[in-house]
Amino acid sequence: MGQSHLLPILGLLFFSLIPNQLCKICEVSEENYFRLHPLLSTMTNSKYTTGTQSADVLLSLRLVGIQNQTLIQPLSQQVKKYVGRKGSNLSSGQLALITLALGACRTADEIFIYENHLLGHLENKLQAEIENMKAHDGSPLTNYYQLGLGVLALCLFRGQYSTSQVAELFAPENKNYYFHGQFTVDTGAMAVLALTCVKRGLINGQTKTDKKDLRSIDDHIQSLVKKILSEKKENGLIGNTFSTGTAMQALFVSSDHYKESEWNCQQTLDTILKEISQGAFTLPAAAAQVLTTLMGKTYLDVDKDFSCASGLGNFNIPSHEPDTTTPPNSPTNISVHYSVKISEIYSTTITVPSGSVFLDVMEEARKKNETVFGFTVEQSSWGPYITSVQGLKANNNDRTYWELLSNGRSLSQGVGNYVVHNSEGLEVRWSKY
Ligand code: B12
Ligand SMILES: *[C@@H]1O[C@H](CO)[C@@H](O)[C@H](O)[C@H]1NC(C)=O
Ligand SMILES: *[C@@H]1O[C@H](CO)[C@@H](O)[C@H](O)[C@H]1NC(C)=O
Ligand SMILES: *[C@@H]1O[C@H](CO)[C@@H](O)[C@H](O)[C@H]1NC(C)=O
Ligand SMILES: *[C@@H]1O[C@H](CO)[C@@H](O)[C@H](O)[C@H]1NC(C)=O
Repeated sequence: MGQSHLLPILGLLFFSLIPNQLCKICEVSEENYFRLHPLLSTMTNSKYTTGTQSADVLLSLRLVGIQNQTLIQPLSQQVKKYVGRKGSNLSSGQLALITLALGACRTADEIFIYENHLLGHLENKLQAEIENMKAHDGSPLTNYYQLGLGVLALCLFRGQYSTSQVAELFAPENKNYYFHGQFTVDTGAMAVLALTCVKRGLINGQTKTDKKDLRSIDDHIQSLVKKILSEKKENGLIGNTFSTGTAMQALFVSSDHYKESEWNCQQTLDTILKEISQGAFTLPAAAAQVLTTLMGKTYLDVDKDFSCASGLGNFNIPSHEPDTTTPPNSPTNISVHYSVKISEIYSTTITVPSGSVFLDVMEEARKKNETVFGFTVEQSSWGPYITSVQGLKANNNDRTYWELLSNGRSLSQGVGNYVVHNSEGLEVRWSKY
């Protein structure tokens, strides 16, 4: 290509460079930092049942500028030990998240990434996801949220990936953005973050620029941002309480793709702060994701050292919050209906102490009849995840899973967190997403 051909392209790129690097961010003001106490308390007082949970918390603490080594060091050790223990059994998204957490803020932990060839492993994991999609009607080994995390980590730490493959994978009509035909905000938002990183790499000339890829990536971002904004609720939440943090990050980095009138960031922020005060973020993973956002940070800041120097700094972290959930002396019992639905429905009535969670009900039912109500769980960063009931196992290739419902409505919390109510109709249903 001659100079005369290149010039208009360069001009165009330069022109689009300016708005692209700007972020429209709304964040918690300093006088409101105390409203973040419940989040920090959840994050720092939990026992970290899984390595991914530690990675979630580590990443967040680093991004918001907390450098207290008493907190950081044990988390970093747990994450590294987890890599040693799970080795090649880590999923693509877990490996990506661990890479982001260890690589954030350019600390000595970054060496661990290179010494253990985490980026090479991640490249292979992503290829395995794509191979699985070819063999199983477009279904990845895990899910598109993890593919997004994977591309994001490779992009931020200069691993190898093909931009045209990324452009093809993340087309907004791909079925993996949808569960039960419904656009999933978490997945879309993670894709916007990944695609924005790739786009910036193309524009800044870190990656070889192909005009066609750049245009299609930009179109995908545009269309995904539109879908995310269309999931905005009247109170400002985007999707639900737990997807709003990631959605806000996606909107922070893509402000050239929507008009100011299309999103009232302050309203969303205020609603989230209200939800915090009502105790919505009791899971470390949930608290970590939203804290990053509320401090005006995004996962795209991972490779920027300035990010870690500002923010909460040596903010006084609350040690133990007084326990607000003191159980009453004589717990009253409540009774709920519980059913397992495959094609037939198996029902029973269960009595549990008030304040019990969904998992307690399932355990009581199992005591009654192991054959019908037997189940298995796996620990994950969001708590216990139901993997099988009656021996029937969820399978990503078939997009099958055990869905949790109350009075016919799908729940937005897991079995470990959802507190059941008297005479409620609980159900675990064999479903296809
Ligand atoms: C993909 C996904 C699913 C897939 C998982 C299978 C697959 N193909 O990978 C499907 C569609 C089956 C699913 C199911 C459910 N999900 Co889901 N899911 C996600 C999503 C988008 C990404 C998870 C992920 O891969 N994370 C990254 C990796 C690195 O972390 P990981 O811990 O290793 O990931 C595993 C767990 O997250 C687990 N998982 C997925 N969902 C849930 C939900 C709960 C409660 C638990 C304990 C574990 C779990 O599956 C992942 C892969 O193995 C997240 C969004 C998010 N922000 O994380 C929502 C999310 C975690 N899910 C959520 C919910 C509510 C559910 C359901 C309870 C919905 C329901 N009514 O049935 C069920 C789980 C029921 C059960 N069997 O226990 C909520 C949890 C909120 C909360 N406070 O607990 C989230 C945050 C979405 C949201 N914004 O509401 N989910
Ligand atoms: C660091 O965190 C620990 C544990 O929360 C706390 O006891 C200590 O005072 C903190 N140190 C500083 C310098 O803030
Ligand atoms: C990985 O998982 C397989 C099957 O679950 C198991 O046999 C193997 O020991 C695991 N490898 C590591 C390093 O944990
Ligand atoms: C609640 O149920 C348990 C177990 O069935 C029983 O031991 C207890 O006495 C009950 N408590 C009340 C207040 O009914
Ligand atoms: C469990 O339920 C099945 C199906 O209803 C029934 O055949 C079986 O006898 C029950 N087992 C026990 C221990 O009650």
